[in-house]
Amino acid sequence: MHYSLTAGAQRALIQAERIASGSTEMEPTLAPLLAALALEESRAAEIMLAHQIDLTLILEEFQIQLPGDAVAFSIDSPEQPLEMSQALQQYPAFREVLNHAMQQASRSDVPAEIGSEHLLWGLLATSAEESAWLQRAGGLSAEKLDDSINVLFRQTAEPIDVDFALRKASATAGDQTNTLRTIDAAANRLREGLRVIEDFLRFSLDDAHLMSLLKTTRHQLADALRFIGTDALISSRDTINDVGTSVSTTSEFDRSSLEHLLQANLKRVQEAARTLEEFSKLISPDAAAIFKQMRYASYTLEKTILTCISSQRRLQDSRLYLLVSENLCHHGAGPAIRESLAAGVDLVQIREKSMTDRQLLEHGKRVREWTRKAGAMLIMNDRPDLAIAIDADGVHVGQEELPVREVRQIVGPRRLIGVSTHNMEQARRAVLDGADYIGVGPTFPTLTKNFASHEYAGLDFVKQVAAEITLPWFAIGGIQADNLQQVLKAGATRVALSSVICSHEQPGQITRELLEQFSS
Ligand code: 3NM
Repeated sequence: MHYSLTAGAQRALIQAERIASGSTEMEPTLAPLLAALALEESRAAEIMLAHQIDLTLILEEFQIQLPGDAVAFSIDSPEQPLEMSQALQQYPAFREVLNHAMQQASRSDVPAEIGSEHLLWGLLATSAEESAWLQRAGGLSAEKLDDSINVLFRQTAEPIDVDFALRKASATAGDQTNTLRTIDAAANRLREGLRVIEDFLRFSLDDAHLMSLLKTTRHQLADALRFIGTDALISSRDTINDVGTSVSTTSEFDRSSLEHLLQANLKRVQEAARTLEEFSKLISPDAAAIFKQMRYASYTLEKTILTCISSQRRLQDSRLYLLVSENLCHHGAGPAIRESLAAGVDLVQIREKSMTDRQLLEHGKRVREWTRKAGAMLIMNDRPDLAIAIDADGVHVGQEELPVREVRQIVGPRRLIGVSTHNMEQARRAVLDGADYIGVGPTFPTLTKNFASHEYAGLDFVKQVAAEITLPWFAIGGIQADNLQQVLKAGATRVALSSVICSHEQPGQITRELLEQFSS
């Protein structure tokens, strides 16, 4: 993958070279880079400031003299993105920092951009002296920095590169007041939109995980408005003369369903965030950067909530999900599948690890026919290409297989994507990645799939997911007729199982016995 540096990161490197060259006695350390990161209006500076570390403190601690005055020292944004390979050649003194920065950036799903915050991370990873000082002076450790870098949704937060040039435009007092009024009105719209979404999440979806994300968004709004100045916003408020308050369009009253209402409010939040982002560029690039993140976060939230609703609908009545492997079946996969379908299995997964592609294709087509006749869904394990070839309803992937985003590109929006998860972090991640359902396990020891003994997530994991996540999920792993009650008591409403049905002499009979337990 090609990496390039954001304008902010490039400016920091240029500044760092200038600072280092201006000070002849200085040992070749990384302190000039630290000072340069604080000097620039960058994400790194913002993070350091949040830890009470500013430029003056750095200059004092590391005995750095800035050459020239601060104004002469400011530089314009470079016009071209700087490729990582060029940066490594151009700034050999920061080679190690750059390499660490690249590693950190590669952990994000936002492709290929290295920002000032990644440089700061690289600096922390490279230099023991500066890193120990950052920890002492402001409690800024690698872990804390990690958290700040991934403030909200790692996969959608765009690299922040606000157009700083706009800040230089001189504004009249009238312009300033109008800008503040616009920001104030948009902030209120955003707040109101968030409130409606929050109420929906609380009362309709009852999803603790998504609620916590929304809370983060509300805190971000407060942070951003602090950069603008809350007092200034209130004093610019002029509701009586605001023509917007008396204009209402018919669409505002056209809320045919809860979902429509939700979507309208998500759009409202996105539009308000865009207005906030644009207008705050005139007042505070820091605020603009946060609004931009909020806008992207709200796209993720929208996708996640809507996926959750549609998935709940599609999997509404599903209780039993059967994973079939030929080699587990007593009388072969065919009878196990047909008999259990007749007894009421809702989903069948083809999970074959040793068939050739040709065999899988033929087998898949047969299972497709049986499941279709029974009105059940068919899921293909691991293989999005074969899922399409046999027209399966979806595909299931584990933690080591293709990520949801790539699978989605192959199978399109309609087919279900399931993800195996073994802890809360993976479960939350899968929800945000856009999975349609998740597997939650292993609930009990199982011989069907290899797990180390410490990997048994157990009933506690089932309980945690039940408390937090409303995307449909299936408890899985070692579930049998004699422990199913424990799983249901832990909060599961759907289970996935393999050997208990496949290896049974009478797959239909055991399926009926298991299903009966759901209603007892
Ligand atoms: N995945 P049985 S447990 C395929 O925890 C699989 O993700 C698991 O088979 C997970 O019902 C498992 O025979 C095995 O234990 C399920």
